[in-house]
Amino acid sequence: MESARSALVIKSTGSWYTLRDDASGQTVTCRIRGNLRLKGSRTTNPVVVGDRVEYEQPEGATGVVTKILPRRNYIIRRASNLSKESHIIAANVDQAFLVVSLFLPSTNCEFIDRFLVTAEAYRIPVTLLLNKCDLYATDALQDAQTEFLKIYRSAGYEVIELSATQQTGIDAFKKMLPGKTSLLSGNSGVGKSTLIRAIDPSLDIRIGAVSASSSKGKHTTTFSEMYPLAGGGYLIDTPGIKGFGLIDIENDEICRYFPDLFRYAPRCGYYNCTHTHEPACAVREALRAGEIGLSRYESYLKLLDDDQKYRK
Ligand SMILES: Nc1nc2c(ncn2[C@@H]2O[C@H](COP(=O)(O)OP(=O)(O)OP(=O)(O)O)[C@@H](O)[C@H]2O)c(=O)[nH]1
Ligand SMILES: [Mg+2]
Ligand SMILES: [Zn+2]
Repeated sequence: MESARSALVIKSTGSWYTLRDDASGQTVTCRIRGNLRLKGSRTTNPVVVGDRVEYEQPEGATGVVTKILPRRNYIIRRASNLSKESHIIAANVDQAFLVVSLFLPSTNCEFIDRFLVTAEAYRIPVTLLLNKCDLYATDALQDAQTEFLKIYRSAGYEVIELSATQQTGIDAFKKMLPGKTSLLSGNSGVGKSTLIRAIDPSLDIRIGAVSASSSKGKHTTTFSEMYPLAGGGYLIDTPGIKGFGLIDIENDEICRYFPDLFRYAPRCGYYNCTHTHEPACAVREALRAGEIGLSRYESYLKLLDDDQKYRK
């Protein structure tokens, strides 16, 4: 019997996994042992990019992942509307970047807020990358940009404005990467892959057009993949996602993952205030005073509704 070796999962297609062996640094293509699929059953993908694993590779045969080592963290979403299954986007990440765009395609606030809530719940720091800033020259889009920056910066999130194609703002992003494993997520077509190539033009990454008829991306990246960066650290490119269903967060916990709402909660009249209808609610008072973005409060209300929580 050959002893198990350890490795990092750098790419997953769902049936094949590319590992980087810890000892040799070589990449190895593996399948996974059947019973790994059953354990932790309710996720569609048992082994994910960023996982540390053990594998065996008998002489002349395909390697097999035999064990997933405990995860430091992961970011997970409900796979779809109807399904009870969930999908782990990546594991063992130091930080996440949510790439958003206000035009071609336009990212919806509810999607952003669901992503942020999940990352807060799993204690993964998130920076928002507002990409395609070269396209926001019209009055309407400039207003949208100003509003976007105000809402998320006042909520306490760092927002970097950039343009991957014009190469503006890239340095501020680049500065955050050395020595860390960073995840890039967002809708299809927002420019995740373009951004990674802006960081390292030598990487061979596919970039797709946005559909002219639907203004949506075409799901060019189909598998998650981790890229080593010349300056140290790793960036994980992921396929664009349409929606982000929450998993496993109780209603009475949701508010604490909206830092801009939660900071007012201690001043509510009732200690168990849900900030929906109660008198003397400091959160709703702050909303009326314009201190909380309306879209943020609406996202909060939708997440309290079980029919909607898991939906997107
Ligand atoms: N104008 C403009 N276009 C951009 C910018 N960044 C990316 N694009 C374009 O947006 C389109 C989609 O870019 P991708 O990098 O493939 O987007 P993605 O987020 O990786 O999409 P998926 O892989 O489908 O999830 C391409 O046509 C890019 O050239 C930008 O800053 N400005
Ligand atoms: Mg892509
Ligand atoms: Zn309240």
